[in-house]
Amino acid sequence: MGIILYDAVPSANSERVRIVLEEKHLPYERVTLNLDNGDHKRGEFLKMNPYGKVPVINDGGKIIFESCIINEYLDDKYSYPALMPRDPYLRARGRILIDYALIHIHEPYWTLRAEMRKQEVDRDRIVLVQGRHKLTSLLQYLESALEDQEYFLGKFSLTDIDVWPRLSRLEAYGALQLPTLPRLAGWLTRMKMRPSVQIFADSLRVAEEL
Ligand SMILES: N[C@@H](CCC(=O)N[C@@H](CS)C(=O)NCC(=O)O)C(=O)O
Repeated sequence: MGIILYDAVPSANSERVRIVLEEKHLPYERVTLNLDNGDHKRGEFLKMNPYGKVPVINDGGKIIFESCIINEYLDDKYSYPALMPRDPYLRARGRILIDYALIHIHEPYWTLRAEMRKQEVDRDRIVLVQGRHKLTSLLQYLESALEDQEYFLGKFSLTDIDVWPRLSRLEAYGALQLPTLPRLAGWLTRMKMRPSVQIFADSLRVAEEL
C-alpha cells in the first residue's frame, strides 16, 4: 500500500507535504477533503487526526499529521534525495527558521490574511498598510538568514519547503516588497522555478487562501 495524502485545496499546510512528495518522486494518492462541508470534523477523519485538520498521511497503515512533522518523517524514511543536512547545528538552525516563519510571525500574518480574504472593497486600508509594514519588518530576520546563499541552509532543504507556502502568500498579500527584501525576492524566484512548486502555480487565488 502506497502513501495516501489527505489534503484540501487550497491549503498551505497541505502544499508543504505535496512538495516533499514531489521532490522525492514518491507515488501517492490524494484524498481531497471539502473543508466547507466539514469532512475533516467527522468520525473517520478525527480518528486519524484528533485536531480535525489537513494534511494527514497514511503510509502503509502508519498515520501521521502536522505538516512539518510529516515532512521530517518522509525525509527520515525516504532518504533520497536527502532534504536535511546531517550537521546538527544546521538542522537546528533550519528548525528555528521554520518556527520563526510559522509561529513567530503568525499573529500579524493571520491579521493580514483575514483582511485579504475579504472582498477588495471591504478591506480596511489601515489594517492592510500597518500589517504589510509590520510583516515586511519582521521578514528582515529571514532576509538576513539567507546571507548570500541560494537557499536557507545553503542547499535546498525542508526549511525552504516548510516556509514556502507562507512566504509565497505574503508575497501575494503585498508584504514581501523590494527593495528592502531583495534576497527573499531572489529566493522566491528560485523556488518558483522548481517543478515541485510549479504544481501550485494557479493555486494562489488570494481570496480563497487557507
Ligand atoms: N499545524 C498544522 C495546521 C493544519 C491546518 O491548520 N490545516 C488547515 C488547512 S491549511 C485546516 O485543516 N483547517 C481546517 C480547520 O482548522 O478546521 C499543520 O501544519 O499541519
